[in-house]
Amino acid sequence: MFKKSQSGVVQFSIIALAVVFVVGISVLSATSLSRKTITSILPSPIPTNLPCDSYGDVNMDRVVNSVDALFVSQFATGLKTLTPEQLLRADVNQDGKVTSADSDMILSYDVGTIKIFPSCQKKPPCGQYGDVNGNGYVNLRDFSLVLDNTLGKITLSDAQKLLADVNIASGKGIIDIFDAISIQDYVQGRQNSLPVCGAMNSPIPVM
Ligand SMILES: [Ca+2]
Ligand SMILES: [Ca+2]
Ligand SMILES: [Ca+2]
Repeated sequence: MFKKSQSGVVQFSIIALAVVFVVGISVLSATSLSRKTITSILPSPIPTNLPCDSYGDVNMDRVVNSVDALFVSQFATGLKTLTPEQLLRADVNQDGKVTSADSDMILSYDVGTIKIFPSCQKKPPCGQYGDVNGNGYVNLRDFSLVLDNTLGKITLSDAQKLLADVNIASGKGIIDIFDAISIQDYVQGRQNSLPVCGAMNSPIPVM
């Protein structure tokens, strides 16, 4: 009796285990199926690692990764040409040159060793002066805008001119090469502020 009963319990347990196993497999495959279905319905992932001014995204596909680093290292070794916009994006360390140092930094950003580029770290030293494109940072993108305005390639808006007028030695309201140089000096650390900040009593209001 005892033996029979024990064998009955054992048999029941095996059946129960088998049922749990089969149900488990069905749930798992249902889950993976629904996951597959959801993945195929959703659009391709939206890139989220674009820093300010698209720095580092040299191939301009809206994501910063090893392909960008490759573009930069190929440029640095003379294997590739880059457009002015790409060169601007490539100089992530803001030394005014595009070299393997930028390529290394882009790779570090891609793998997460660094979270931010030097190009996206400097805030305006007073008011919003120097942040000509109004993204909250002063970098060589802003310098480039002032330079291009000085060279007649672009025309800054009145609001941008107000933010670009950082060196008033040539006269207030005049945007010239000295403004561009002052922004460059601030970005590259040769000056720790902009001339206008020492010449004013209160920062200009936020626009
Ligand atoms: Ca890219
Ligand atoms: Ca550089
Ligand atoms: Ca800016």
